[in-house]
Amino acid sequence: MPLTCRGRVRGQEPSRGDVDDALGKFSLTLIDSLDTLVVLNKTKEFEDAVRKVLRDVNLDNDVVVSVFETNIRVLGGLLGGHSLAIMLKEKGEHMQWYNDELLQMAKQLGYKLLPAFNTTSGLPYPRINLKFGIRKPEARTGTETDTCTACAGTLILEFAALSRFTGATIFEEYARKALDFLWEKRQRSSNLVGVTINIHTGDWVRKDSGVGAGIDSYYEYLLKAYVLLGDDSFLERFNTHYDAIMRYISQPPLLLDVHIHKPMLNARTWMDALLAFFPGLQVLKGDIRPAIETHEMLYQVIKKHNFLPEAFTTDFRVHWAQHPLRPEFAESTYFLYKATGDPYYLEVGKTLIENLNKYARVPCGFAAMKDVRTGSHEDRMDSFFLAEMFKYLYLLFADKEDIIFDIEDYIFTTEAHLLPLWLSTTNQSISKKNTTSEYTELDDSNFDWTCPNTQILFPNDPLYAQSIREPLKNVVDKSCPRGIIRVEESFRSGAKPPLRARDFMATNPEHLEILKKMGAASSIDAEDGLRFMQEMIELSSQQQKEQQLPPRAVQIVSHPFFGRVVLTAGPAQFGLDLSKHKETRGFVASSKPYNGCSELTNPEAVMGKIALIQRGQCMFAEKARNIQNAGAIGGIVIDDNEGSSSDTAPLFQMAGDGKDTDDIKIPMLFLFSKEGSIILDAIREYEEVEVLLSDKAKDRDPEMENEEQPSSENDSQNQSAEQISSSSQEVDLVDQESSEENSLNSHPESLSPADMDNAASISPSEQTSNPTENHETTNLNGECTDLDNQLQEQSETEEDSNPNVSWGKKVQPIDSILADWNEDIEAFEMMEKDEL
Ligand code: DMJ
Repeated sequence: MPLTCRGRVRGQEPSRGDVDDALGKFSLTLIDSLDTLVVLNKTKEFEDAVRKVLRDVNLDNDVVVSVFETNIRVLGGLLGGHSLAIMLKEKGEHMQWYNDELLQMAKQLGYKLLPAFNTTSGLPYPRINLKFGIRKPEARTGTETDTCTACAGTLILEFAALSRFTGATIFEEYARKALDFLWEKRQRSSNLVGVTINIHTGDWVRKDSGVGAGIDSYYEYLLKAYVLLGDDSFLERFNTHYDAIMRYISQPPLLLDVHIHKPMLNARTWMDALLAFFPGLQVLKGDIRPAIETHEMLYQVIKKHNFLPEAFTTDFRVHWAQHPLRPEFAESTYFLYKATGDPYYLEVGKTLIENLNKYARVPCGFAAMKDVRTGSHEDRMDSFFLAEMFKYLYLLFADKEDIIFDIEDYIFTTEAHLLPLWLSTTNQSISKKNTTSEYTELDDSNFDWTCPNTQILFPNDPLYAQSIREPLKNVVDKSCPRGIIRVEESFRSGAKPPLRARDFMATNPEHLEILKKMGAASSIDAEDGLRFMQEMIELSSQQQKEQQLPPRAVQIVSHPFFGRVVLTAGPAQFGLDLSKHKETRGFVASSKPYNGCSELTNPEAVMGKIALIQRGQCMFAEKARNIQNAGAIGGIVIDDNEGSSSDTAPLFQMAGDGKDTDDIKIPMLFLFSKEGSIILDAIREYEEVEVLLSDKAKDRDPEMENEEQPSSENDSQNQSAEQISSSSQEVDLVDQESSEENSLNSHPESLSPADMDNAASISPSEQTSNPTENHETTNLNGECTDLDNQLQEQSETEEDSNPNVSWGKKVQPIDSILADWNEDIEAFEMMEKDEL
C-alpha cells in the first residue's frame, strides 16, 4: 500500500471484494517480482529475495484465493524464479546453494490447486481454499457454478512447466483437459468463445466475446503453449480463433466485443484496458499491421488521459476512470519495438515512464490511479506492476548486453514470468490429442506472415510502421467509430432492426409486443431482450448519474510530498465549485470544536487556511458556515467512520441542508477516514501541511518542489475573506452558465454489464465524465453522421424538452422482464469478479 507504506494483509484491511482473491498471505509481491530482479541484473537482491521466500512464505493458509491469480502470479512467480535460479547456478557465480527449493514450493502449490479441477467438465472452480481445498464446510468455497474463460484457459504454461520440471505429469494433463473442454465448447459457427462458462454443464453463461477481460489470456496461452510445447493442435486452435477474431472482433483500430451467436452484432460500445495486450500477441503471431493500428489508437487514448482508463468508449471517452497501473500496453509496446525496431516505440515507452513518475510515483512506491481524470490515487500497487510493468519497460530500453542471459531462450507467461524454451523437449510424456480433423480449413493468406523472421519482415523499410500509423494519427480526436455504424448497417439490408431501449415507448403497442416476444424462448429474441435490458438499465442509471458530481482531489504539496500524494475527495453540492475555479491552495488546520458544529473557538488558527472538520453531529452546510465565518478559505470534512476508505466505498457527495446555501463561498471536500488520516498523520509529523483542493491534481513537476513555500500567513493573504466575497459574484455567474451548459451537454453514457446491477452503488467517479469531455463529445457528435449518434441526440432532445417524463414510468411495465433477466445480469458481474 504505497500511500500508507504498509503491506496489504488479507483480513487486516477492509475487504475490497473479489480483487482481494489474489491475496493468499503468501507474500504475493515478493514472489511475483523474483524474476524481475534477475532481468534488472539485481542478482544479489534476487538471492536475498529467494532466501526470504524460502524462509517466510507459508502456502498452507486458511484463505480462499483465485485459482487463476494464484496460478499466474504465485505458481508462475515461483517457476520464473526457479528458471532463473538454475540459469544463474549453472553460470557458476550466484545461487550455488540453490537446490530446487522454489520448484518444490511450486509443486506443493500445484497440488494445492488440483482439487479445484474436481468437476465433470475438468474446468476448475474459480476459487480454492489453500488449506482446505474445496472441502465443505471448512473451505468456504466450491459452490460456484461459473468461471471465466481466461480463468480456466490460462493454466497450461505454468502447469506444463511444473510437470516438465518435476516429471509429475498430472498438472499438464489437468490443464490440457480444461483447454480441450473449452475448445469443444467454442461456438461452432463463429469459432468464438464466451466470457463465462458453467463449469458443470459447459453452457456459456455470458455469450459476449472479445479479446479483453475474461477471455484475453486464453488466446494468449493457446499460441504460447504451441511455442513452449511444440504441439501443433494448440497452433491450429489458436489460428481458428484468430481467424474469427479478425473477422468479427477486430474493427481496426478498435477491438469490439460481439455476440458469439451473432458475431456481426457488437455487444457493447466500449473497450477495456486488458485488451491492450492483444497487439503484443499479434506480434508473436506475426500479424503486425493490425497490431500497429490498435496500439496507436490506445496510445492516443493514453496521451489524452495520461493512462489507459479501465474502460473507454468507442468515441474514446472515459467509461471507467480507474487505472491500476496495468502493464498490457507496455507489453505490446515492447513487442512492437522488437518487431519493427522503430524508435517511435521508444518514445512511447518514454512517455509511459514519464507519466508514471509524474502522476503515480509516491513516497512508498507507485500508486494506482483511482481516477485518471482527477489524478487521484488509490492505496494500491498490484504485484503485476513489478512483475510486468517494470520488466517490459526495462526490456524495452535494454540492449542485449544489459541482460545477463539470453531472453530469447524464454517465453513470457501472461504475468511476464520467464519459462525456458528447452522445456519443449523435456518430459514429453503427455499424449497429444489428435484432433486435427476438427479444425476448419483456413484461408492461408491470413497467415502469410506467421512466425516471421523479423530480419526480413521490414527489409530496408524503417518507415513501414509509420506508414500504418500515419492515417490513424488523429483517430481519437476526430473519429466516428465504424463499430457503431456496423451494428445499424447490418439491419439495413431488409431485416427489421431490434428494438433499442432508447427508442422504447411504453404506450406503443408494437413495442409492447416486441417486448413480450423477447421473453420467449428463441435464442435470437433472448439476445435482443438481453441487450434491451442492458440498455434500459444503462439509461436509467444515467438518470441517477445526472445528480452526481465528479470526484475531486486533495493533493498534498508541501515537503516531503511535493504533490506526490493525491487523495480522492468527495464533492459538495454547495460552496465553491472547483471544476469552474482555480484550485484552492492553503495550509491545513484542525478546527475547534473538531466537528465544526458551533462557532469556532480557534478562529486565529484556521483564518486563511483550509479547515479540517470531522463528519457528524450537524449538517455539512452548518460546518461550512462555521469555518467560513472563522476565515477559513476551504474545508475538508473527514469521515468519522473509522476505517472507511475510498478504496472500498463509493464516492461520497456532501448534500446541502435543503435550504439556500448560496452564502457558502468556500470549497468543501470530503475525505474518508483512511485518506483523512494521511493528512492528520502528516500534520503530526510535519506540522505545516499544505494542500491543493481541485477537480484534477495539478501536474507535479520539479518546479513544485522548488516553488517557494508560501508561509501559512502569506497564504492566508491569498484568499482572504474579502477575496472570497468578491469571487462569490463570479461564482454565481459561472454557476448559472455552466448549469445550462451541462444540461445541453448531458450525454447518455453506457455502463458495463458488470456495473449494471450496481448502478445505484457504483461510485460516480466510475460513471461520469467531466464537463470538458462532454463538450468534446458534443462537438464530435456534431461531426458524426452515423445513425447511432443521431438517435442518441434525438433521445436527448426528447428528454430535454419534456423533463417530466421520467424513466421510472417507462421502466415500470418491464419489471417482470427485469426479473427474468436477473440471472444473466448477475452473470455479467463475473467479468469484474474474475478479472477486472
Ligand atoms: C496480469 O495479472 C496478467 O497479465 C493477466 O493476464 C491479466 N492482467 C493482469 C494485469 O493487468
